[in-house]
Amino acid sequence: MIEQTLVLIKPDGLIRSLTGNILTRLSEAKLEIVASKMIHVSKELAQAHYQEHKGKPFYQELIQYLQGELHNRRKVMALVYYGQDAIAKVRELAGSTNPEEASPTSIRGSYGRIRTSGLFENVIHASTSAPEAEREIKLWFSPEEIIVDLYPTRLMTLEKAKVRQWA
Ligand code: FUP
Repeated sequence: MIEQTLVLIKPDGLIRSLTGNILTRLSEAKLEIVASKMIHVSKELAQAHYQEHKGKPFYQELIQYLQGELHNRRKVMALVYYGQDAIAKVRELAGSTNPEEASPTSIRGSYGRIRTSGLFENVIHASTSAPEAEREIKLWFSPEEIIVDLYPTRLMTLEKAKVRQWA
């Protein structure tokens, strides 16, 4: 099935200069990158992304982690991969959530670690299912930022909207 999936290179991946290695690993899936950007992660975005974990013991630290507060690197690289069985292929290359249980050849198995607090510092995020991918892609990207039509859109006329342009 042709699918799309969200990948985030988390702040630990960025600060440890793993971006190139991670993208090279992901290129093994022979998928197409149809969107990519660097983004400062607000608390609201981090909380929305990890809403299913609200209330869990590691939740607060997880939000700080995605915001870059644990690594003093307040940004994330977000990408959308598109193609045949994209969700499973990227999850396979990413490896298990727990870096110690992840295959040693996977991205998380190679580069992930467990903090002394117990939080899994696992370098990347990858969507787990088609509904999750849709929710996450819509959270991180607007339709104009993606070069293929993934989901239905609507055209709206915004009055008095302020947009920043090159001076
Ligand atoms: P995944 O889909 O593989 O990212 O895994 P989850 O959605 O279950 O977890 C999201 C993030 O929470 C992980 F990337 C790391 C963190 N986590 C922990 O630190 N400890 C846990 O026991 C579970 C998740």
